[in-house]
Amino acid sequence: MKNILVIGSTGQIGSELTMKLRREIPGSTVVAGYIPGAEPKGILLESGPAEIADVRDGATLAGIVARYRIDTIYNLAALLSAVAERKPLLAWDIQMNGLLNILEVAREKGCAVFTPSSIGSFGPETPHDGTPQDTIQRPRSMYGVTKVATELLSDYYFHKYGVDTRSVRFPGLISYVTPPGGGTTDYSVEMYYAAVKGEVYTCPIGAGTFMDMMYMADALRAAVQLMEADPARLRHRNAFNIASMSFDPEILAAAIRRQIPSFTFKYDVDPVRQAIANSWPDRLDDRCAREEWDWAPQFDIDRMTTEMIAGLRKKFGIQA
Ligand code: AKB
Repeated sequence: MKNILVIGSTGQIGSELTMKLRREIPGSTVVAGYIPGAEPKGILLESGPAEIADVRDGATLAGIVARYRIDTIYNLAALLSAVAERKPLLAWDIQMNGLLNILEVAREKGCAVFTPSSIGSFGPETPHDGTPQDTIQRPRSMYGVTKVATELLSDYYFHKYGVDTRSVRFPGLISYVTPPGGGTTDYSVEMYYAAVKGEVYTCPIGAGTFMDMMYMADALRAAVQLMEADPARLRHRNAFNIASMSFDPEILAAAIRRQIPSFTFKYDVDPVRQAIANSWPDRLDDRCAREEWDWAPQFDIDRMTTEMIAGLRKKFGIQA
């Protein structure tokens, strides 16, 4: 992994992954791919090359891959679950037609490809507690449908053409750097923002709704560690369950109150997001990732909460 294209480099995951790769992979060129309207700024723009890379434009992708001799593509272009329900055709176009363009370029130019899957790839019939690596995947959301299809198509390109595709099923990702947009798990990030700003938070997900969540530092490490893993050890590829914590809004609020005792919140449940959340697992079993590429999370809810609060206070210039 030396010459890397990150597609979706200005998004929630991409903005931090691009910088991590630039910092941590010596001698690498990491191209920040973006779409017009989501241009990289600041350190992301100044620290390396940036190119317009719309997944729906295969010819442009092929040009970038050839020009920079790209060997690894992180494909982070996606509409998240709630917004994909509002725009299902656009979600399909980006997530599926876009993926096909990337896999075709990868097949022709010999690139490895990471395209994240999600806890959203599971559905109501999936066992919800200790969700196994290999189990029923019959999601009811468009986001979930595209994520299952992403897993299958990525495996297809590996088995048929030998394209080195690898992936994880990300939980809800929590970070203070770039906010997520339009996900079902976003309430967790929003709760931290409200707590640090001294606001009362209105939670769209009901009490008792458990979902897997993960601090961004663990998620980024997982992606890079999997792409660097010894292929001989991988019995699975697309995509590995990974997990670090599972909570409902009450548990998260209690963790925040341990550090900001004045924090308060109320509920105004959004039926669309609640229905999606109800269909997702409560807690994944990630033993295959642990066995096949030594996955191990480093952040629990309290360590994450300490970092989130410190990071947001710094971002907004708020004193403790
Ligand atoms: C979402 O909520 O849509 C995402 C996800 C879990 O994939 N954060």
